[in-house]
Amino acid sequence: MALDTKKFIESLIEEKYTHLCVVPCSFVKYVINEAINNPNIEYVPCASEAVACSVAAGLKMSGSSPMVIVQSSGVTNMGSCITSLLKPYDVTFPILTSWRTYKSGDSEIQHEHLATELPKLIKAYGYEYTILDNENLENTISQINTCDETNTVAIIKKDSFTKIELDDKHKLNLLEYTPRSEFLTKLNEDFKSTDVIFIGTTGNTAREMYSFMPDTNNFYMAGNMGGALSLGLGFAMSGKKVIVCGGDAEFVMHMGGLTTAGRYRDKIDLTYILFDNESNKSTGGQNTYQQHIDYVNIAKSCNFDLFDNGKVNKLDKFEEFTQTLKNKSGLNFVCVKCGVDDETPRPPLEVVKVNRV
Ligand SMILES: Cc1ncc(C[n+]2csc(CCOP(=O)(O)OP(=O)(O)O)c2C)c(N)n1
Repeated sequence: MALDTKKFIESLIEEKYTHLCVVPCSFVKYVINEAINNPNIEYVPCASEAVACSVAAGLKMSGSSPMVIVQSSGVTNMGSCITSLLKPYDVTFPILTSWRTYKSGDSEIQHEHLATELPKLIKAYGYEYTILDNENLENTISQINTCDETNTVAIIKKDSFTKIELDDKHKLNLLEYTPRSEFLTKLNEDFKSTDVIFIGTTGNTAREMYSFMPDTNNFYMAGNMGGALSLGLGFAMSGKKVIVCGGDAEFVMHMGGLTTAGRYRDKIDLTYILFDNESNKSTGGQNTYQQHIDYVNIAKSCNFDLFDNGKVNKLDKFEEFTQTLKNKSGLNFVCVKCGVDDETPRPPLEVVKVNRV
């Protein structure tokens, strides 16, 4: 059994909830679709779970009625907001989190720890938890209302909501852009058998690197969303030549890393390639709603060097960029506007679970 997603959102609106502050998880894909479709509740896409919690706190403190929906991995990002803002100032609103599970041998090792420890983490924050009823909507709403008034986090199980398509007017059309696979294939050709380290970020970039870059030195960072640039900075500070392949949602999650990397520009060999597909491909293709962001100028003002104007969307230009990179060190940035490929398999456990490069 699953809850009727349309009715779920309607009930939230009837209960006067005003905003859904969200970092996507595939478990809540249909809730997000319906929240975007329905004009009577505001979908607030957030750069990180910490941002979602703080925005919701501001909304609640000023008379609105927000909710937060995130993935279990992101509950860690909320720690500071929960323990040093929500608890001491007694600000409550419903926080709903998916609970990602883990099977032994699975390569989604980013979920292994919280697959058993999520309730303890919530308790350590001083909150109770409740497993959200996914059969009886009345109970579900009553649980959410309890979360609105008490320090309680609601945990969402897999397949809790019925399927809802995004209305056509909200669908992204990326057909005019070259798919990411073609850029990754170029990287593979140009850097095969070199000792350059490629870091693939949480999201589909790492998965696609596994399929399209079989001959390069790849580290697939399955979790730690937002941390790829800083991980790369650590590698680069140890003398490695590093290229981080990121996504647009990954780029903004811990954007402060750019300011730290910028400080080391003259001492390192680190490049960030931002593959901008305007979406969270791996959690269901949700629009990141980041069209207002000038990624190139953010990187530039953090001390990154730009290739050409910092933007590439054609393969021949990209090749020019990779050739330049071969003979160039420093701190470099390029934003590649790209389309989407069909789903590719996740890298298997034995290639994900390495801890030395
Ligand atoms: C802290 C945290 N929050 C949320 C997620 C769920 N998550 C995994 S990938 C992803 C989006 C990735 O989008 P993007 O970086 O644009 O790459 P794409 O999948 O589009 O290639 C999200 C939200 C996560 N893994 N970790």
